[in-house]
Amino acid sequence: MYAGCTAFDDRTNDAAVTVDFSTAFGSPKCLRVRASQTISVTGISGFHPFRQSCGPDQKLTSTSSPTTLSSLAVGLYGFYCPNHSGSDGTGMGLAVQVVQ
Ligand SMILES: [Cu+2]
Repeated sequence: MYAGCTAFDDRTNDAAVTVDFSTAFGSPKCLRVRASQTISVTGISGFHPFRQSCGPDQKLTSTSSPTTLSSLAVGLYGFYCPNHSGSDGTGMGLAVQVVQ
């Protein structure tokens, strides 16, 4: 489990998956996507830095905004804002469940 997520927002049929990280206190916080999809993360700033906590592989190549997460592996990725969350994502966190 990451960020307290026990259920996930199903985005597996979305043509484009965009997350405004500055709203990650609320929703969406728990996402389900397919490995073939790309996630664009906006809202990253000095106030809300974007860090990876866990996942099948290291996905963050940039901390600018927007950041694109692509070539995802099946599994669970966890991201968080170090200013507003511990690395477990229970504060300002984002869990991404990747399915085939
Ligand atoms: Cu923050």
